[in-house]
Amino acid sequence: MMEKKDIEQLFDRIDKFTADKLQDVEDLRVKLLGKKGEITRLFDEFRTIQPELKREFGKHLNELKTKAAEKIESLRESFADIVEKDTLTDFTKPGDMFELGTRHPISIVRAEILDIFSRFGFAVAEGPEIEDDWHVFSALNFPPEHPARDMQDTFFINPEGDDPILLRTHTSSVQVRTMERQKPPIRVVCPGRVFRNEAISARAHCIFHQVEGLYIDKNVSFADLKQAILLFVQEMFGPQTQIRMRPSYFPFTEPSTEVDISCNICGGKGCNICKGTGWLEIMGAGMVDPNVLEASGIDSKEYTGFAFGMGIERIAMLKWMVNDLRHYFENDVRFLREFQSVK
Ligand code: 2NM
Repeated sequence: MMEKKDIEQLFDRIDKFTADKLQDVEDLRVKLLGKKGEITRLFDEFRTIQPELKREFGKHLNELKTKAAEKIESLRESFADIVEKDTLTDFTKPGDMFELGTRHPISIVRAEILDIFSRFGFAVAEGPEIEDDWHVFSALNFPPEHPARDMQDTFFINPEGDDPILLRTHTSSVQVRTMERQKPPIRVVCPGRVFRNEAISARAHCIFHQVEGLYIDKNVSFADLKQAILLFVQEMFGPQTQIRMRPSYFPFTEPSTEVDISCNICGGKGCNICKGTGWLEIMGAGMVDPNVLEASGIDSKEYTGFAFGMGIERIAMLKWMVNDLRHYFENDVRFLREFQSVK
């Protein structure tokens, strides 16, 4: 028969109960409130006690049951954090999200340029960043005293040596290596990092990226150059894009030209991006100088060629209106995340 002290003892045990782990809480619940639990049994017995005792026992029993339920609930809550972290125990929980990286804007534009030229039938060639004087200057018709050969402009690795080793200042060196190795017809585009000894600012950097192109075959003409560039810029900047060529000078081409595209921002009317001119400079180009062909073992009486070169940073700046070149080199994730949605 149930006695008052049974109930009081249970109150006391519940008060003193501590749990080391969640399973201890569940064990307590089963032991007290389960089908055969001690409190459940007391409720069963309650039906058989004398009617005059029912009121008092009933009150105590209900209090006991509430106290047990509250204790179990509060113990469960104290383990809630741990349950949360213990994902292994809940296989139905969704997986953790992971952050997607982004392609660097320079990589995006390089891939786009190479893709366009590969559709024109150009192969991609790469070469060393550390070069010798021959492949960067001499084979490209730079005279011995040309200012680009100066330490002011070029990073030398051994300025004192007889055969200077230096960081390439353009990827034309890769095209020289291609011409030395391969007979025409040659159609290559050469992407890569280049190095110039310049003070870093919003508009200049000592490291930047170029894509240069070269096409050599019989009867390649300036008309071919114009058409290839026009097709390229219309693929890159849209079919309404026009080109303009201004005479220029490079040691490796004759004639040489700077190529401008019509400003897509103002539609040629003049804005602060094109500085009111309606035109944006995007590349240099020209017909490969016969001296350059001959230096690499190509017969300039049989073959002619055109070449061009562009800065990837400059194209990317126009494409996304980036106003400071330094963004490309700092890897600030707030800048890089801006390109998350770009293929
Ligand atoms: C440019 C502009 C004009 C060029 C020339 C050559 C080579 F190797 F055939 F001589 N490669 N790239 C070239 C021509 C590059 O960059 C502004």
